[in-house]
Amino acid sequence: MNRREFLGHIGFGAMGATALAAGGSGGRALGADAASRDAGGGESGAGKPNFLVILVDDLGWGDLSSYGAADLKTPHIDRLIAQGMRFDLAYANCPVCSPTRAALLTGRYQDLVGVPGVIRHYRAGSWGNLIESVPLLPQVLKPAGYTSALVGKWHLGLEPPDTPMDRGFDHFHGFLGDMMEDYYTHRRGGHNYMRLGRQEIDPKGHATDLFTEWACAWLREQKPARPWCLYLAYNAPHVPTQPPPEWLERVKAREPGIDENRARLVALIEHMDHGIGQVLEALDETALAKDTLVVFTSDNGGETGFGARNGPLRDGKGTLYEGGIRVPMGVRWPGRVAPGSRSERIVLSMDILPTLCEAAGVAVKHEIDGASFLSTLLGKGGAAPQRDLFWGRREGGPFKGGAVYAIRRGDWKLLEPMPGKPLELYNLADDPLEQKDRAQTDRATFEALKKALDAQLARYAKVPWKPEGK
Ligand SMILES: [Ca+2]
Repeated sequence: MNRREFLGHIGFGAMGATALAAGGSGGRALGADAASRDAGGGESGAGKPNFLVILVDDLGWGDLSSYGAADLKTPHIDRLIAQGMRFDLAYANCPVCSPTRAALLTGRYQDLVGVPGVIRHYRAGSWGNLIESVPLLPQVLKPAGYTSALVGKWHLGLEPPDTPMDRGFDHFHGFLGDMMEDYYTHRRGGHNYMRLGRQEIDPKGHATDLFTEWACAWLREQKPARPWCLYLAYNAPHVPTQPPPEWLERVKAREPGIDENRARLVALIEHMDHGIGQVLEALDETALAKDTLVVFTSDNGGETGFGARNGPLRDGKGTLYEGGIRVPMGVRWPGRVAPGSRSERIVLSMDILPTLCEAAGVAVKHEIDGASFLSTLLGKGGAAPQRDLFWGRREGGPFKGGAVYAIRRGDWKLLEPMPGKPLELYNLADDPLEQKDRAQTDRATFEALKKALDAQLARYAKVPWKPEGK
């Protein structure tokens, strides 16, 4: 499959492909009036836009109706994406949870903030420790008058000073851990990590319904006079694939012959989509929607062993092949981002923080790695930054505490499939599905990328990540 066939597969029509070939970074431009308004001049009382960042857990690149899934229905997420700009080359910073969340909330490569791998509730299985001095999104927005909330999954530490309330969130209603072993009891390894602020709570209900309800309640409390940022992080559709029974029955009745694993996952995704629809409805009710920039994306690719699909992309969650790191993403901002627009600009989770800050007119004064893509959103075009991009993951088990890394420069991607295994080189323009390893045939490119990757790893090596004590 070459690039043109690939674009055809993912639904780029002839016009889209031509526009991309001509310009690359931007979607269709808005009218001159809208595009020329200053960024940050929103219409809320405080003159700043509100932000709703919806991060879902392990949703594969192919697991939305709008991304080609034929056996599931995600009308609310599809509509949200269609109301703004869709990004076809959006990537999570990491193929697993904690590092991507660290990158999203800090605007930095996860290894540079102490989170190269998943944080777990026991030290031997923990591969990260978020550096205390690094400012998080709510801390960066606070001087501009923002109030911030996290509803849902945190996964960046279980004890102070690593909990949401220590890191700038004014409101936290969700859970601290990496996952739940049951969507109804919410426990992990016998622990209850559900919190309201700092207080342990033990609510009843399916986690997706709880997070939906809590997000809606918080939105209804917000007033136009104060800008806000809601980070809504569902744990769906992460395993266990445990949808409410009636949602599973509905999927089985509609999709005769569907595999049991797939049916469970489809139902879990559809139930989450329904929740997102309710949140967007609550936003509309508050009359704040027009002043609100909404981001939708996933923290890593889908887990194929549990029925997830990543379109035609190679492999899935946990790997550095495209299926592990490419994610669906859309951004809606009424009156600013053209509905139905689409971009092939490469964006990573870490680019969201600088984008929101620029939209809010907030200067980021400390060092970050992410780059704002606001100009692309506003249809102002301009070239995307020429930059090497890096991904990585540290882990135990078969990784034995080692890490794998990848670098992308232009269309070339060099990756280490497992610690200690030979590096593989792919040209994603000719070979988007990573079928033809060119490590032996394109030695000059291989060496250049290897050198750049080694330099980045030398930066990472200076940053501690091991949790202390215990
Ligand atoms: Ca995840």
